Order: sequence, then structure tokens, then C-alpha cells
Amino acid sequence: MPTLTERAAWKALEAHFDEVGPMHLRDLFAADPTRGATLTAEAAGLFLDYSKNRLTAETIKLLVQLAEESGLAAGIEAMFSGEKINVTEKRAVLHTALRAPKGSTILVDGRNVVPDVHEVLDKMAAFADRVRSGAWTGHTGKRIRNVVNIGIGGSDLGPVMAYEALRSYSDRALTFRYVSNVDSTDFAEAVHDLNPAETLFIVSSKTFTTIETMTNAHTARDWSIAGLGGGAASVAKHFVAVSTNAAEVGKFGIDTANMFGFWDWVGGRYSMDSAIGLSTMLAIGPGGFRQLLAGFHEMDEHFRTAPFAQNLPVLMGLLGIWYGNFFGAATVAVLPYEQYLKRFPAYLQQLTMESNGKYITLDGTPVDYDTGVIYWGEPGTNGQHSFYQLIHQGTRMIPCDFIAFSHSLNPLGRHHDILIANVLAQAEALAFGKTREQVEAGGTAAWLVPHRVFEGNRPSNMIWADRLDPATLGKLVALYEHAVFTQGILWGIDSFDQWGVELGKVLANRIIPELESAKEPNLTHDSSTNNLIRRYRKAKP
Ligand code: G6Q
Repeated sequence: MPTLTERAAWKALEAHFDEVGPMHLRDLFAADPTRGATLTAEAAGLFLDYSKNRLTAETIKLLVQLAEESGLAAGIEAMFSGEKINVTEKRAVLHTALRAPKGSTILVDGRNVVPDVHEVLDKMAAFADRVRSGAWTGHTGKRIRNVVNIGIGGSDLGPVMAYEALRSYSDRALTFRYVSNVDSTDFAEAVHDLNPAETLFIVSSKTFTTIETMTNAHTARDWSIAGLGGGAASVAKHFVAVSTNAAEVGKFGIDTANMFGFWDWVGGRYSMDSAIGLSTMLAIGPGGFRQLLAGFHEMDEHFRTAPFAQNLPVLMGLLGIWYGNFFGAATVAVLPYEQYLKRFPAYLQQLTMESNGKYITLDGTPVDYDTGVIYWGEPGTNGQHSFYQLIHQGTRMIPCDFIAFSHSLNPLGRHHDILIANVLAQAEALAFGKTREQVEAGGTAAWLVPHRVFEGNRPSNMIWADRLDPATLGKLVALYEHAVFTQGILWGIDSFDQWGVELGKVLANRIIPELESAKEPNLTHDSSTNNLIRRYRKAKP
């Protein structure tokens, strides 16, 4: 296959960009009054309006052609059928198996993994029911009121995002906290008002060797044992583990009967629907968790079967390529108009940037095009009163993904109408702006006119659903997972490894003893690092 920039569709897109790039959304909308209805797609209860993007129907045709020339169809099949597409780690990539219905067959090395998935789900459900009903009691016989998930990265961001997103469906008799940072403040603040006798810790770590998580887990164990006045026996009642590493779980003192497993074919940032989601299941119950999985699965099926031009994740992925590679946009803002999705942008940052922040292609050569776009965002309307200024009148193009729902989960007076009016207004203002003529017609003083002109022509997607519920959350996450996958295929990179995280870990492990040794260490770093280490050692109590 020719490299990305050598493909016929890429070359056609370059020529097409010269023509479409300078066009204004005002003119595109004026030329086609049906645009707002036709440049849309709908699947699995998610509606995507992509008409306020700087493109024509021809752009979509060419982008789809590029996807075809890039082998996207074969890539999708390879992922779903369990081929080892994570080539640098020689692993299958099967988060889609986590939400496959009972009775389906997905083979990894000749073994059907679907029954394994459901066995763990059933075990999680039995445990969640016991905790939620009060049948599971702590060391002193009290029921569990607090659940603290200890994990980091993929073992934290998904669970915390899902808990926040689905809080309205959660058991309010239980308190949920999430500890991730090795900064002791995170642990101290999470437990400061909790009673150890009523607190259950879930140590979530695929490897069970991650230094942050293991440090927090040991601190939690000390806190729990000290608070209970018990011994190691209490650990079995107050600690469970989610991991692939039974040996390390056992060494920590957690009964492996209270360990919930998953598999090496689940990447950390794709694991919120595995046992890593145990805290989510405890919060919303096994039924709610199964709805979440059903939502994921519905989007999986859509991605696997829908023609590319109507395929939501494919369209979103291709739009990212269009802006990132042709317009040179470096970032995408994700702007949910739903307070419960406040951690969704942070979750997406890991999903998108850890997956596609790569400059080496699958065959080991550097790319000659940009990859991995920077994702960021905050819920609306808050962002409107801070960083939206730059999106409206700054010098950089920032495509936006607006996310909105027809119904509020807490309807109160006019709030939802006002919220929705704002998301519509922002997308409209970004696209169409305000011309000099319009500003002048409003009687603005001449010197102020330039400041009040909005160029417009700032692109956005509108992703719309009925209401935020567990199934819808699953669909939304799967939508972005598969958009990331689509981009990874086109860019020809391994979206499922994360070697970039390794170097810092190795260096930190080298520095720890240099900070802790009683004897002055022989420092051989650069002069800046050496100096900072000396400064820290001097300040240490
Ligand atoms: C995700 C990454 C990373 C990982 C954490 C936690 O894709 O691999 O964020 O999830 O480093 O790893 P453990 O679950 O092994 O503790």
C-alpha cells in the first residue's frame, strides 16, 4: 500500500482543499439550504450534525475514499476478530469483546473469550449485589458505605468519568472516591472523612506493579488496619483487586477469591467496561452496568457494519484527519453541555492522545504528516465565560465537538432551555460570526468595529442524544474509541501501545533512591537535575 500522502485520495484531497479550504460556512449554507439536514448522520440513538464543518459532500466522498484506500474495512475486521493488531506488544485488541453478548464467539489464540468475559461480569454482579444490599460487611460487621477506587491512568480515568457521568443513577447511600495521584494529598483528602470500618478499597491495576497505585494501596492498607485496630485479617474484608496479575494480588494480601480479572487484550485506556469498571457497577448496579455495555455494543455493531459515509465513528475520525492534516488544526475542543460529563474531556484526552500520539508508523519509519490531535475541553456553559474567546476570535482554528441532550436529568424551571439555547448559539456564532456590516449597522463606534467583528467560519460538530443514561454513555465512549481507531488506521500507527510513558517511569525509579538515601548520592544527571535533587535533599526534614 502506498504511504498515506502517496494515496490517490490524499492527492485528490490536497487539490480539493485548495478549493474548499478558503470557502466560508456562510456561503456554503447559502448555496445549499438543505445542508443543515443533509450533512447529518444518526445511529444507535446518537445524532451527528456535521454540517457546520468546512467541507462539501465531495469532501466526505474523498475522505471515505481515503479510508477505503487505507484499508479501514480490513482493519476493522482485524480488530473485531481478535487479530494481534497491537503489533509492538503482539496483542489482540478486543475491548469490543468486553461488551459482546453472551453466546457470541470471539477467538484469541483458539479460545473463545466471550464466556470468560461473562464469567467475570457475573462474579462482579454477585459481589456488587452483596455490597449494595449490605450482605457484605466489613471487619467489625458494619456494612460498607464508602468505596475508594485506587488506580491511575486507564485504571482511574474511565471509572471516575463514568461515576461522575452516571451519578444520577448511582446508589446515593454509597460514597465513591477515586485516588490516583502518588501525591499523598490525593489519598489524605479522599479518606479524611471516612470511617475505615465502612470503607472498601478497590485496588485497580492491570499489572499490579504501577508505583503510584501500589504506593497508594499500601498506604490505604496501613490506614485501614490502623483504623480498625485489626490485623492483616481485616484486609480480606476491606480490599478487593481488579487485575490480570494474581500472583502480585496474593502477595499484597488480597484473597484472590476477591480478585476480578481481565486480559492482556484489554488496553488500560479501553478498560472501563472490563472489571476495571467494578466501582461503576457498585455505583449503578449490575443492571445499569449491563445497559452501559449494551450501549457500547450497539455502537460497535454500527461501526462494524454501516457504510463509511453514514458511519458515525468513521465520519468523526475522518473529520479529525481533514482538520489535523489539511487545515493544520492542532487541537479539538470537546464541549459537553451536560454537567455530569465534566470528566469526559479528561477521559478523552487519554483515549485520544495516548492512542494516537505516535510519530512512528507500523513499519518503523517516521511519519511525514501530523498525527494525534490534542483534545481538551470543559462543560458548557462554563467554558463560554473563559476560553471560548480564543475559539471565537483567536488566530488558531479549533474544531469543536459540542455534545448536548434533549432532556436534563434534573429538570428545573428554564435551566435546560437556557443551556440548549447556549449550545446552539455557540455553534451558530462560531460558524457564521458577525460581519463588519452587521456590527456597523448596530451603531458601533468606528474605532470599536474591528474588535466586535467575528470572522466566523469556525467549524463544529453537534452530537445530540435524548438523555444521558448508561447506554448512551457507552455509545458516546465507543464513538470516540472507534474514531480514534479510524485515525490510527489512516495514519498507519499502533494506537494501542504507549511506549512514550516508559522513559519517565524508568528515570523516576532511578531518582527515588537518590532522594531517599541517607548518604549523599553520587549524582550523574545533567547539572539542572543534579541541582534540583540537592535542593530537595537539603529541604527534606
Ligand atoms: C493506558 C495506559 C496507562 C495504564 C496505567 C495504569 O492505556 O496503559 O494509563 O492504564 O499506567 O496501569 P495499571 O492498570 O497496570 O496499574
